[in-house]
Amino acid sequence: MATPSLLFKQLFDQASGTYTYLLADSISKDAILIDSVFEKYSRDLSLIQELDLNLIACLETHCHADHVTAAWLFKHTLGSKILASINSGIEVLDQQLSAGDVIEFGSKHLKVIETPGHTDGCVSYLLDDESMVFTGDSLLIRGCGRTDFQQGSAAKLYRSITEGLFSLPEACLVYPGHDYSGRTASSIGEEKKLNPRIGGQANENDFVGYMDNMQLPHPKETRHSCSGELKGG
Ligand SMILES: N[C@@H](CCC(=O)N[C@@H](CS)C(=O)NCC(=O)O)C(=O)O
Ligand SMILES: [Fe+2]
Repeated sequence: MATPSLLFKQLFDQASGTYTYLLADSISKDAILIDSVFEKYSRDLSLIQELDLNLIACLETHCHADHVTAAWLFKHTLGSKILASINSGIEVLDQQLSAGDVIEFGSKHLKVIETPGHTDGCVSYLLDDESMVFTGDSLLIRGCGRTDFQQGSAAKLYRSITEGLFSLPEACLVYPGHDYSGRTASSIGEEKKLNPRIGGQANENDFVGYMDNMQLPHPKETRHSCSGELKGG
C-alpha cells in the first residue's frame, strides 16, 4: 500500500504580498487551506478541484488588516470549516483554536502554537513532523509583523518568537504570511541567526525599541475589522 505524502502548494497574491498555503494528504486527499485571499478564490478553487481534493478547513493565522479571506466562499461552495484563534476577533468560526489544538487532514495534522504580538489572536501552525511551520505575520523572513495597531504588542511578540518559535528545531522551515521582496521560505535556524530585528544577540529592549520606531504606513488595503460575512480574515 502506498505511504501518504504531503501535497504542498505555496500560492501568492501580488496585490497584498500574501502567501496562501494548500496542504493535503496524497492518499486521502483531505486538504487544508491557510490564509486564503478573497480575490484569489477562483484560482484556489480550480486548483482544489483539479487535484481532486477534499477541502476540510480554511485556517486563518490571524485577522488580517490588509486583505479579506476567501474562507467564507469556500465554506459556501465546498462546505469547509473556518478555524482561527479564540482570540482572533473573527465572529463566525466553526472552531475556535487554542494552544496545542490539533487539526487533522488524512494521516497528517497541524498543531496550534499561540504567537500573539502582531495581533492578540495570532497563531502559527506546526506540521506533525516539525518540518514546517506557518507563522502568519508573527515571524516573517528577516522581519516580523508590525505591532503598532490591531492590539499589537512588541513585548508579546518578542516572547512569542523567542520562547515559542525559536524553540522549534533549527531545520524547521518557516513559511510566512507575507513577503514583500519575493522570498518564499526560511528556517528557524536561519531566522535565529540572521533576523535583523530579533535574531543574533538582539534582546527584548533592542526589539521593542526597533518595533516602536518603525513608522510604517498602514497597509494599502486596510479596510475592515474582523466581524461579519465579508470581513473576518
Ligand atoms: N508595504 C506593505 C506593508 C503592509 C503591512 O503593514 N503588512 C503588515 C502585515 S499585515 C506587517 O506586519 N508588515 C511588517 C513589515 O512590513 O515589516 C503594504 O503597504 O502593503
Ligand atoms: Fe497581518
